[in-house]
Amino acid sequence: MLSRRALLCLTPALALQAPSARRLTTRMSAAPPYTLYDLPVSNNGARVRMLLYYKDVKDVEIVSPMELGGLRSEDYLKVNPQGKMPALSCRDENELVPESDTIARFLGGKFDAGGAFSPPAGSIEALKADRLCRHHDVYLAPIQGCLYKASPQGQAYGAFPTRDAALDEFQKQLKLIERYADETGPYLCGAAPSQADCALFPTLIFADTMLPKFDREFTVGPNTQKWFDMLKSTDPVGQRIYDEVHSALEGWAGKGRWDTIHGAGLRDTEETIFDKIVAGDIPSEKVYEDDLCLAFKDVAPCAPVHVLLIPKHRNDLSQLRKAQPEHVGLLGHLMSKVGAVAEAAGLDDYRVVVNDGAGAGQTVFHLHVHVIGGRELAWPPG
Ligand SMILES: N[C@@H](CCC(=O)N[C@@H](CS)C(=O)NCC(=O)O)C(=O)O
Repeated sequence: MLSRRALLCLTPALALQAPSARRLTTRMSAAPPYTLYDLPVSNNGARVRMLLYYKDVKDVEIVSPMELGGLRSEDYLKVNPQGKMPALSCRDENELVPESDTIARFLGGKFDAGGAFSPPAGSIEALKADRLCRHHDVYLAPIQGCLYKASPQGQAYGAFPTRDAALDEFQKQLKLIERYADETGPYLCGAAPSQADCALFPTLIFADTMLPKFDREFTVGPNTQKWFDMLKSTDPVGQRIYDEVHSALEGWAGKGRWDTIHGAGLRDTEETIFDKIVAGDIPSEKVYEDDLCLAFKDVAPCAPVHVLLIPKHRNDLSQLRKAQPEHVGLLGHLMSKVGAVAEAAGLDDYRVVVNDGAGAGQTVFHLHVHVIGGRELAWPPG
């Protein structure tokens, strides 16, 4: 006879009968009709859990994805091909559902048709909640990794080349919640909790906990702050969600996770002469400047034209060998601006050099790119 786990491997439909040795909820005698794969730290999962807690739903068991071998396991990928939490398995409907928004809407309708969580389409209540959920899903959730990911691969944080740029955008989008937050409250869309509270509150717990670690303020408008404080301190469901997510983040802290993240635990604070130039404390002959980089003439030129191109925020890039995947955006930006720097310096042909280490001629430990020209350049270089 096939084992339960072997059966799970055969077909996604059979994954609907997932066992649940590590249930977060109380074990039930009969298999419940819905299984939510999730962990306490997941803010997207907490969006669904919050809804379930408000409705006191008993028909959904909450199970760790580890039960299926983890997010990247073959079994879990059958449930959610993105390998993300949360995911819902619906036994009776024979459906597997990824995406917190879809799950929350389905369960909101399923367990309370016509209630606060599922106002009729076209009603003002639906419009208000949808507007805030959409703000969360489009402008906050896609870049939330800047709050906690150590070293994202590829394109760092959505469209943003650096963690700093993504954090700036995240802070800006947090403030915009105020535009749609109900003035009287106590919930985001008025007297009763809605999908909007469930979508935004867990993400704001992340923001409130993590932004100070990057020396940034958790700043939201007054109505948003009043709502956040109310959920955190007096609303029983809000308190429960806060404890789950916040304790899990503290657990990460306990394991030293922030010590590996530039700007959170890991800090590069040594001030170099280039930091003083960026701050304007030491004058320089500027050639090019944008939000991320500055180019200025070298005071000890090795050719008629010798320009240094530096990142304004070094972010631990004291030298090229310190580069991590999270620096890909910044390094790409520097390289893509070399042409503009050379043109501004009046160069036609030029050489681009990065000295890495004292033995290679590096004297300032703040990554810099030399752009050299204005004379015949020999090859190989000396
Ligand atoms: N758009 C998805 C996002 C899901 C998501 O990013 N989940 C995170 C947890 S909040 C996750 O599973 N991260 C683990 C990973 O990416 O390895 C949703 O709303 O469900």
